[in-house]
Amino acid sequence: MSKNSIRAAFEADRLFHAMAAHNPLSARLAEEAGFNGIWASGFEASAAAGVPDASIISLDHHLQMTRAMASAVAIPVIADIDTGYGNAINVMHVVREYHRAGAAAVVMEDKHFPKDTSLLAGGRQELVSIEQFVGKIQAAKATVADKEFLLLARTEALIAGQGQDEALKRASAYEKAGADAIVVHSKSRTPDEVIKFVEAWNGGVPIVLIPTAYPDLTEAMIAKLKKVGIVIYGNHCVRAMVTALQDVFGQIRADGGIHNVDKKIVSVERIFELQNVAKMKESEKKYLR
Ligand code: SPV
Ligand code: MG
Repeated sequence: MSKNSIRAAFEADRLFHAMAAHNPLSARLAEEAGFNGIWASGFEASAAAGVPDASIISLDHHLQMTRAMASAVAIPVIADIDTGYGNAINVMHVVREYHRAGAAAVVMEDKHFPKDTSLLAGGRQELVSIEQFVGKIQAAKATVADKEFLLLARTEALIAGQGQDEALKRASAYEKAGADAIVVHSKSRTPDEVIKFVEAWNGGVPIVLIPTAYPDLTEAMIAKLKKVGIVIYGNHCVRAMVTALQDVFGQIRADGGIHNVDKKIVSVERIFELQNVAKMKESEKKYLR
């Protein structure tokens, strides 16, 4: 495998930005917009399936989607493996499969399986012990020998309301266990909580932020914090999709036809382009007899 561009960004102290996607079409649009990578979000895949992000979609469902996205784009796909679908033994199977599916990195979080989604008010946020999660990280790292495949360990200590000290303690233990970066998630409506965490972090691996709850934290501000390696835009694909569909579907019903929306949505030709139809036509000329 060629050098993973996430690792190259870490080495160059360059902030890597990843956009959520939940199918190959949305992944292609994120790539086209200039994102460095794709976030194969569990929240997005769950929302696209019309179910809560609470370990309801199967490993196979998310894995197949990740595989399909990885084969549709040239940029790295960071797969959200939630809790790793069980204990350290389950994790070994899971990371092997995501590596084979073409993911460049996986994010594994320190919650119990089945999990509840992080940003839900009053959600169940139960963490496994540090010892258990360290075992899961070690199992993941021992399973995939490819040095370019990254394991990003995510602590939900702030989400669970356990405070900075616990978050920092967990992050240090996860780094020692072999994590290539630490994802710290927060549902605070301001960036203060994660900024405090980043400032206090004296580990050697970069931090990963998911600024959904505190959208005012821009990439320029994140870059100034220095220690952040990746920013993940966690659910802006499915939210943009819902915004657009509500608007267009609502207008069609209000207008009693498609005559007004036709001018404001992309053409069918644009969809042909995203489907790589031109390439297929070239192949037809070459090979169809
Ligand atoms: C996801 O996108 O699936 C995430 C981010 O894990 S969040 O939903 O904010 O927990
Ligand atoms: Mg998730």
